[in-house]
Amino acid sequence: MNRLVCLVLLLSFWIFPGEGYDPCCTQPCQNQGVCLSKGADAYECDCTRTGYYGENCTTPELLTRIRSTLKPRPDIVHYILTHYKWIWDIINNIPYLRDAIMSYVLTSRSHLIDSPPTYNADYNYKSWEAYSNLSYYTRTLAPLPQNCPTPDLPNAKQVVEKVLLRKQFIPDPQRSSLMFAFFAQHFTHQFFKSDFKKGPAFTKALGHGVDLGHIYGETLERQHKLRLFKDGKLKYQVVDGEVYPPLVKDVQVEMHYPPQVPEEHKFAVGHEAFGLVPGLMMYATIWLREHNRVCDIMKQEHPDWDDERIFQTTRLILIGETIKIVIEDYVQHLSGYNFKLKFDPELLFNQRFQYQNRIASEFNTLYHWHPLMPDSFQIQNQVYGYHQFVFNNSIVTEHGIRNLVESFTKQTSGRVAGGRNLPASVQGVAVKALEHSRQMRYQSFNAYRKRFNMKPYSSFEEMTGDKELADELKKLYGHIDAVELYPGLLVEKPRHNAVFGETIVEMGAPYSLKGLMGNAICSPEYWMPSTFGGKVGFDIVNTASLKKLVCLNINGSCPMVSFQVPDVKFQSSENMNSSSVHSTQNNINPTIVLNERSSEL
Ligand code: ACD
Repeated sequence: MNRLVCLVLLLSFWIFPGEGYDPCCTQPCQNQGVCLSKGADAYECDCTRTGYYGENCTTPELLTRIRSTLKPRPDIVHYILTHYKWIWDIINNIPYLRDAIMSYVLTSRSHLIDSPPTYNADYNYKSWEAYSNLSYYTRTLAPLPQNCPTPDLPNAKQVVEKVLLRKQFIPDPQRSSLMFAFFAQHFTHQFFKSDFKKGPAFTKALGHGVDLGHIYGETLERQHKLRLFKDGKLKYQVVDGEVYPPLVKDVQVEMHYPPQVPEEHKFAVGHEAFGLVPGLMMYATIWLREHNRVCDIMKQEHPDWDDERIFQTTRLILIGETIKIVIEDYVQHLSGYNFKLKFDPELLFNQRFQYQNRIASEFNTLYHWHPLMPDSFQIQNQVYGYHQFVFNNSIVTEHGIRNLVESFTKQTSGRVAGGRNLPASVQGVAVKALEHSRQMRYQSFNAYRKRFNMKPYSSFEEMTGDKELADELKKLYGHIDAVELYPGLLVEKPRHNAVFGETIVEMGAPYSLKGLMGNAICSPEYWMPSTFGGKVGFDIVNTASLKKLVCLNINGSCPMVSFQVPDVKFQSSENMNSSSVHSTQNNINPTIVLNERSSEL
């Protein structure tokens, strides 16, 4: 048995003291070997296709040995991709090379995701139930068996207060804008939609991917209430000559607004929680306008088509636009790569790739990027605190989409990794995230690092790169292998000048690329002009960008629009004069509202 396994076993017994437990509790099988218990004190590791053999799947086969010797570490690959700009400028302009690299990125990342999915929170072994029950999030690492003793974990609230809570706003060195932060929140809530009535392991978003349920509604009934049933369009209202979502009272769909919000500000959109902040309603409005704009184009192209066909084809076009924007604008921005990412489903047509996806619970946990949120929001020359910002759609119509876009583009988000950057207003969401991951019996942060081909951290200082933070974390957890996934992701040392640490990227990229490219529209059966209403629709997908999305849907000239704050002078609103704070009181306590929601939002 090699030294690593001895250490893991020793530690496991230290974390899980006592005897008579399931022998798999100590997680003896390495390198994704599957543990099968045989009575109370014996187990067997199934090393099939792991590339390893031996009692605990620890001895590499020859090919594995060669591969791991040749394979550069993730931090080296990341360094190469984020430096040597002049070389990348050349590569980006050689289609054959760019395609080959992009194809490698897609396959190497998505092969880290089990497809078909395997476990869920209630099944730590393969079962038809876990495979077929779509109401669960899947699990990348099986939950710790119920009959294993759990480590003595620190109080969740204390973890949040000691190592996550913001003392002073830390801007994201990649200069992600609030336009980025609200896009992330808007886009991901189509597939992160926990069904807390059933429990954190369950989801209401049964499409498990990019289906635009947040625009069209998660059920057919909701979709029908939001549709105009004329020319494929969605219902809307006009305020000051501009198109906005319809009112709840007019379409009768359920939205989560507190009672004090006036009826004329209760907008109705696909996702029932998008009245929470104006950034979400801004994107909901833009996509509503885009849908109706594309319907007009489809109607012109196909005057013979009925409402249903225009609606359905437009939805597919918007799904394609979304994936294009997410890969080429959004992931491109957050990757910081000088290599130009490309959305081209054909790159996978000669590869082994499954066109299906199941959202993993760990992906949801990983995407709790609340440190992106600033302390206040500057829109034009007004500053809104959380009190004025939450559930305040009047901000959307008073400033208008153009000004919101420009203001959110100018304001910098907070850095996600590195610890202590979580705004107090959302600390309750963080406590819940931690409690839920315990309820779902997550394996440790280091276990996830191993699962995604990273070396587990051996000390708190190595993990955080910060002595004081490391000491605090050590007081809480005692041993590095006890650190949990969610706090681990948020306290990990950020990469040089980056918003994230290594683990968020190395875990997030596989989930993202598999989820995006595993969409049905990317399959050889769908990916052709006719699916999108012909060349015109296919071109809309293939030329989509954040800028076009915004600029084709507002009157007049194009505002400043970007996921990155364009200039140093716009970087932070934290030093703004408080006398400019907007005076409209909403009488809503954002801390209570945000914390009591017990949701991801
Ligand atoms: C690569 C590409 C660069 C990856 C960089 C960062 C990824 C980190 C976190 C996830 C980021 C974005 C998620 C985007 C889309 C999610 C889509 C899910 C669809 C179900 O190096 O590989």
